[in-house]
Order: sequence, then C-alpha cells, then structure tokens
Amino acid sequence: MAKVNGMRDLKVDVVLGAQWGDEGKGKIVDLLAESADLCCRCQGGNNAGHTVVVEGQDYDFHLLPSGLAHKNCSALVGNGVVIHLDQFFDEIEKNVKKNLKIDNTNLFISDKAHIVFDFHQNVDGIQETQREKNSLGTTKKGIGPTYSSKASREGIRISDLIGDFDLFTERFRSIVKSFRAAHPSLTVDEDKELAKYRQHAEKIRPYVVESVSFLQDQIKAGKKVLIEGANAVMLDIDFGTYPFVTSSNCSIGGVLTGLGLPPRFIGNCYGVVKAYTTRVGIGPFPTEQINEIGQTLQEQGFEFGVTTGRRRRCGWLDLVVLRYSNLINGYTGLAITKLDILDTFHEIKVGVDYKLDGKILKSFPTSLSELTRVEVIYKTLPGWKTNISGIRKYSDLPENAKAYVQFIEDVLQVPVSWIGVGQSRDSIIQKA
Ligand code: 2SA
Ligand code: GDP
Ligand code: MG
Repeated sequence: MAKVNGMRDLKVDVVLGAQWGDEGKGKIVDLLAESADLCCRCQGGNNAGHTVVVEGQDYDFHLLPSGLAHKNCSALVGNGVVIHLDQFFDEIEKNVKKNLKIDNTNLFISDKAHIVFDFHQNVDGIQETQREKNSLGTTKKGIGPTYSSKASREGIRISDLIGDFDLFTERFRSIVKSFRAAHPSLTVDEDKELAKYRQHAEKIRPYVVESVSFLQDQIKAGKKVLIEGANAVMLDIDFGTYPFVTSSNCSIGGVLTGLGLPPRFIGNCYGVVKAYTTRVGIGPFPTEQINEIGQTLQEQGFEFGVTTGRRRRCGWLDLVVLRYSNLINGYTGLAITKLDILDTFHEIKVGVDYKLDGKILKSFPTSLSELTRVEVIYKTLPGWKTNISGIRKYSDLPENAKAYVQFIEDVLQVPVSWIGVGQSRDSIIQKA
C-alpha cells in the first residue's frame, strides 16, 4: 500500500444527501455502518432527522450519528456540528431506552463544536416571524443563529464550557447582551442558564475529545470510518438555493472542514438520491407537483419532517439538480431510495433540462428569480405497476424499474450501488 507522510493510504467513506434532504441517508449510513468502526457527523445540528428502521424498531437520529444503531460502530460529533446540549442528552436517553448502548465509551464529541443555546433557538423563531412573507421555513432549532455567532466570533465552544467556568460565564453574559441588543424582545434568565451549564460541563466532559487527532488516530489504526452528511447539497449555504438553505456546507467541503480531514483521506462518496424529489420548508422546487401526483407521493412516501413533523412538498425526480449535485460532490456511487413509492404510477416523469426564455440552460441557475421561472423539460418513462418491496435481487426487478434506474445511471454517469425498496434495514437491493 502506498505511503504518504509515513502513513498508509487509508480511506474513509462519505454519505451525502444529493437533493433537498430526507433522501434516506440514515438508512444508507446504517447499511454501511454494519462494517464500520466509527461514524462521524461533520455539520448541521439537530435540524437533521435521520431514520433507521431495524426489525420494526425505528430510531430517529438528530444530533447523534446514525451508525450508533450498530453495536460495533462508535460515533464522533465533529467540530462542524452545532450542539444543543439538553437535546443531545435527551437524544442519548431516548435511544438508550430503545436498548441502544450509548455512553462515553462509544460516543465522542469535538471540543471545537459550537454550542446552540436556548436563546439561539428563540432568535431563530423571532427571525422567522420578522421575515413575515419571506420566512425561510427553518426548523427553529437555532442552527442559523448559532452559525452566525460562530462566523461573527462570538460563539462559544464545547472547550470553553469544560474549561475555566468564570471565562465561560463572561463569554455567555457577553453573547446574551449582544443578542438582547439585537432582539429586545428576547428574555434570558442568565443565572438559571449558567447554573444549568455548570452541570452540563461536568456531564459532557467525559464525551469530549480533541477531535482532529482522535479521528486521524482512528484512521491510522486501521479503523473503518464512515462520514454521515446531514441535510443536502441543495440546502448548502454556498451551493443551495440561497437564501432558502441551511447555514452549513452540507456538501463534500463540509466533510473536510467539519472534521479536520485532509482530502486525500476521502474514499467513496456516496450520493443518496430519493427516486422522486421532496423539499420541506420554503424555497424554489422546479419539479414540484402541487396536484394529485404530489399528494400521492406525499401519502405513499409518508413524507413528513422527522424533526418538525411538517408535511414535505413532493415532485418528480430532477436530473438537473442531480447533475449539479454530482458536479459539487463527485459521487463514486449512488443509492436510490424509495423506488417502491413509485410502484403504483402508470407513468413516471423525470426532469431532464430547464428551459428559460426559450433556451435550454447549460448550468443550474443561481438567481432565484430565474430558477422560479424555468420550464422543466421532462422525459416520461413507463411505470412498472408491481409491488417491488419484497424484491432483494436486481435481476428480479420489473424491466421498467430497471430501465428507470438505468436512465438515472446513464444521465449521471455514476454507478448505482443500492436501491431501496422499503423502510427496514433489509429492504435493499445491492446492484453494483
Ligand atoms: P434550518 O433549521 O435553519 O437548518 O432550516 C433551513 C432550511 O433547511 C431545511 N432543513 C431540512 N430539510 C430537510 N430535512 C431536514 N431535517 C428534518 C427531517 C426536517 C423537518 O429530517 O425531516 O423535520 O422538518 C432539514 N433541516 C433543515 C429547512 O426546512 C429550511 O428550508
Ligand atoms: P434522511 O434525513 O436522509 O436520513 O431521511 P429521513 O429519515 O428524513 O427520511 C427518509 C424516510 O424514508 C424515512 O422514513 C426512511 O425510513 C424512509 N426510507 C428510506 N429508504 C426507503 C426506501 O427505500 N423505501 C421506503 N418506502 N422508505 C424508505
Ligand atoms: Mg431527514
């Protein structure tokens, strides 16, 4: 094996959302975690909702990496993640009640991760109200305000909490002062919060690691590492449909900055693609079907937000989005999920191009006013009108289902590795 800097050329695999989120990343991470030693989150916070279903038991992971559903797999919450501590502890407790083993021997969090305070969450709500008709449809988990604090260098990190508490107190009072100046309606019981954080400091300390050396030591020791992206490329702060995005880099760049990982460690980058498209929250969605088709997808796909319970908007698969997504993330393989949800359709449409003012666009439009005006050019493919949920071998899929998968593979020129045909862990077809 080649050696660089005296290290063997060891690789980590990455799973990323290829559309607007909720593609089924949790399920694909769970599949890969079976043979992984460590699963890492690199960005986002508990806005994410990743579902894993094992033998009728479902787990909804928000801040915790989904790999924890496997006993063999430990978890690291990286520096790029923003952490609300009450909700972090609640999530551990909830999953321990479901018989998962989660403690400071298999869960680690970065000392560089920023803390989401309650006032960040309150301000998320206040900002949404102030935006009136221009609201973004956030999850109100405090994600935007916390990343704003981080960028403005007012943020407070886990290392600050477990360090000198007097210094933490000073920093806390100062950030509250600044938030109260910007949002006079905000009330914060500082003393009560500080008393709570004094306890949190002791409770969180055993989980905290210097995550850069921790992760690289694991890789160098030959441990198999898996990285779980949250949200998705179309919600990326740089590449998504700004401003209708989240506040982190949910594409491949966020994996490196969110964990302190040199690019040469990246091995496979798997894009998770739902067989149709959904979006929760506000923002442009060219292939959205505000009609019976969208309603059928929503109902059959049980498309509700895992964190907020909001109904997800639904539409046809959009290959313009996926071509753009692949340009950014450079997928080495795809997982197509929820193919079973298309079982009842007589014909299935796929967006293949966008036309604007009579011209086919060569790249994904940046301007929202353009994006909302595009005309989607569709290709219509025949449905298979067969229940595929029990199928486990690619060769057993109906010809029209295979043709649908092949069409996606041909357009994107990326091999499809897996096809999801149901919620549970075993409802998957390995293709490549
Ligand atoms: P935020 O809260 O600041 O990150 O919201 C900004 C936008 O990002 C969208 N967003 C999401 N989209 C899909 N899934 C997410 N996770 C939950 C789920 C969502 C839920 O798994 O279903 O329960 O509603 C997620 N998190 C953030 C959000 O809708 C805004 O458009
Ligand atoms: P994530 O945020 O990308 O992890 O996805 P979510 O968990 O928010 O939403 C995906 C939903 O689809 C969850 O309820 C999954 O259990 C479910 N799911 C994943 N793959 C499949 C599949 O292949 N078929 C069906 N029917 N459901 C699936
Ligand atoms: Mg989700």
